[in-house]
Amino acid sequence: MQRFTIVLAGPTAVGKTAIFNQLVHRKFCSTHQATTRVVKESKTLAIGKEHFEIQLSDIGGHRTLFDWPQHYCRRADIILYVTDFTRGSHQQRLSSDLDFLSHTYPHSKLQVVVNKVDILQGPALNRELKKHREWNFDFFICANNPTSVGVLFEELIRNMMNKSKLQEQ
Ligand SMILES: Nc1nc2c(ncn2[C@@H]2O[C@H](COP(=O)(O)OP(=O)(O)O)[C@@H](O)[C@H]2O)c(=O)[nH]1
Ligand SMILES: [Mg+2]
Repeated sequence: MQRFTIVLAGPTAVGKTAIFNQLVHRKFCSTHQATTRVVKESKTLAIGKEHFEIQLSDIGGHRTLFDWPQHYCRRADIILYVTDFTRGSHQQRLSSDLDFLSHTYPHSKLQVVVNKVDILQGPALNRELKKHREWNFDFFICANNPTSVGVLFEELIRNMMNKSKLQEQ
């Protein structure tokens, strides 16, 4: 079975643990509890007739990514950077975080997830996104919706599979 290692990154309270719990336990909790250690779980996903194992790590939010437990990212196939546009403070560090991650982990695929689109969406969200034109936002999800999180991980795997097919050619 093919296995992918995925690490959740991003500021505190953007919904990393909510994404983790939704994928692994199919649960959503509406209160925020700071994640203080690294939590790792495996989850098997079926796409068509194939099965894939995702090893997902939820790392507590850090004031800056420079004081991160970096070894968790070294072997990550995907770094899933989560942000949300419901609070300005998350955007202030967006560019420096993404710059740091893309330079420090060039071998991991960096994917940016905008969470909480149930709260901020449509023109209001577009206005915020325009302020960060230099970055690609790969996914728009709400972690309180199991389908939204399921589609996210399915797409991540499909993208990885397409990438490896291209490399084989
Ligand atoms: N409305 C809404 N709330 C969310 C969503 N994702 C997370 N939350 C809430 O945001 C808060 C922070 O989530 P949490 O997963 O603990 O953030 P973390 O610090 O990044 O792990 C919690 O109160 C969650 O219930 C979402 O998609 N929509
Ligand atoms: Mg957390």
